[in-house]
Amino acid sequence: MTVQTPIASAAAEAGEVLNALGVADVLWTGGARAVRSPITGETMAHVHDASVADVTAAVEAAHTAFLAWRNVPAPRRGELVRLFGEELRAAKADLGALVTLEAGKVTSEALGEVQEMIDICDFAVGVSRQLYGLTIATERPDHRMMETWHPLGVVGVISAFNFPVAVWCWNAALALICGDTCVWKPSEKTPLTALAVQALFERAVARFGDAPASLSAVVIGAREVGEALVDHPKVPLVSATGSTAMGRAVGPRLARRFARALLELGGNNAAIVAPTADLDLAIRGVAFAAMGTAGQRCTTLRRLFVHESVYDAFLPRLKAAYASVKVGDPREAGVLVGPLIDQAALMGMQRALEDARQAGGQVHGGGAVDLAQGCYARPALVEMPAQADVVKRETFAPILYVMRYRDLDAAIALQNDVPQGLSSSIFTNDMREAELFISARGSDCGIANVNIGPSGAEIGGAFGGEKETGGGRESGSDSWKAYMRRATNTLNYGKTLPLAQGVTFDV
Ligand code: UN1
Repeated sequence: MTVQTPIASAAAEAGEVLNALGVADVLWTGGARAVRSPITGETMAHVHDASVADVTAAVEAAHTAFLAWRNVPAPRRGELVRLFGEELRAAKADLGALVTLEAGKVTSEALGEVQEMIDICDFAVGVSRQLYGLTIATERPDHRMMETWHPLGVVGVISAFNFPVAVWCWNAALALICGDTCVWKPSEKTPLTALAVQALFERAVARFGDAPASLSAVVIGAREVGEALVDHPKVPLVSATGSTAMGRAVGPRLARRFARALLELGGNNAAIVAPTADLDLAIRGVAFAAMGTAGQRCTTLRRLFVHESVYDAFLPRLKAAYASVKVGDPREAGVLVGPLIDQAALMGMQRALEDARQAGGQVHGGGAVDLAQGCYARPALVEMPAQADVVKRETFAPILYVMRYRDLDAAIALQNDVPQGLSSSIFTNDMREAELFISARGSDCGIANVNIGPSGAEIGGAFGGEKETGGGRESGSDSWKAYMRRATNTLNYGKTLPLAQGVTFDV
C-alpha cells in the first residue's frame, strides 16, 4: 500500500551526507546488500559484503599493524585518538544526520550519540597517560614486584544497529590507546554509519602522519562475517553488543579457543517509583527512558513498579505524557519518537502486546502508525496485574509494563527476577530506600541509579550488566584493562636467591 506522505526522501539526503563525510561512492554503490532507511523504507545504498577471505585478510593486516602500533608510546597513541575526536567534532552534524537516516534516531539523540563518541575519545586521550600497574610489597628481601600492562592484539568489535557508532567508539578509542588494532563488523542494518566513521578515522590517521596502515577496518556482512572474526586465532578479544541469542553463539566459540569475550547483551530494565518520589521528575525520567530511541536502547526502561500509594496520582499523568508525544519523521523538530528499525521489530512489538493482553494486561497505545513505508508505532503503556512471562522477556520496542507494589523488598525482588541484569533505577526521596536499592541486597544490575532513569549513561562510568546481559564492562572507569594483558614482574636486585613461601632447594 502506498501512502501519501509529506516525509522527504531519505535516499537523496543520505547521498549528500555520505559525500560530505568523504565516503567513496564505490563503497556504497553497486554492492549486493541494500541499506534501507527506517524513516521511509527507501533503499539508500548498496554496500559490499566481505567474504570470509576478506575478514581473514583484514585481521592479518590489523595484526601486522598491531606489531608496530604496540611499540608507539601510549600518549602518542592518544594523540591519534585526539585527532579522531577533532574529526568527529567537525563532522558532528553530518554524522548525526546519517545516524538519523540509517537508525531512525531523532536529531537530538543522533547528535548525542556522536557526542558520546567525542566524549570517549577525550576520556581515552587522558587514559593514554594512565595505563597504571601496581607496585606490590614482596616477601623477599631485595626484590621488587610490579605489574605491567601490555597491548593485547586485534580487537574484534561486533556492534548493534541501535548505537551504530558510539558503542564501536567506546571499544576502539580505548583499544587504540592501549596499543591494539580493530576490525569492526557493524550491524548489517547500519553499515553506512560505519563506513562514514572509517572515513573520518582515516582523515585522523592522515593528519597523524606515521601511523601503521590498517589500524582499523570495517567488514560488512551477516553471520558468516561475524563468525570468521570470532573464530580467527589472531583476535584475542571480541567485544560484541546485541541480543542474548547472539551472545550465546559468540561466547562459547570464543571460549573454545580461550579468547576473551566482552559481551553487552539484552537488558530488561526496571524502575521503582516509591511513595516519596518527586512525581514531576519521575514522569520525565520514565518518559525519556521508556519512549526515547523508540524503546530501542539496551538500557530502555521496560518495567515500572509504582507504589500503590502514588499509583493513582502517577498513572494518569504518565498516560497523558504517552498520549502527547509526537511520533514521526525523526528529522522533524518536535518529534520525540522515530521509527522502529524494521518491519520485524514492529511485528515483534505487536506480538508482545498480544501476549500481554492474554496475560491480563491493559494496553494503552502501541498501535502501528501509517507513515510512508517506515515502521512507526505509538509507544505502549501496559498495566499488568503481575510480572507475566512476556514482561520478563526483552522486546526491543517502546513497551512499558507497569505494575503496582506495596513492599519495597518485594519490588526489588521482582525487579531482579528476570534473566537480564543491565540497568535499574529508583525514584525516592527516602534516603534509606535509595541506599537499600544500591546496596548488596538491592538491585542486581550493572547500573543502579537514584532519581534518574536507567538509560542515557555517560561514558565516564563502566557500562555493562550481569546475568544474561553478559558481564562485560566497557567505556569508562577501568574498562581499559579488558583491552590489555597484565604481566606480573618480580625483579631481584640482591645477590642471593630466596625462594617464596620459604621453600629451600639447595643445589
Ligand atoms: C546500548 O543501547 O547498546 O546508556 C548502549 C545509554 C547509552 C548507551 C546505550 N549511553 O543509554
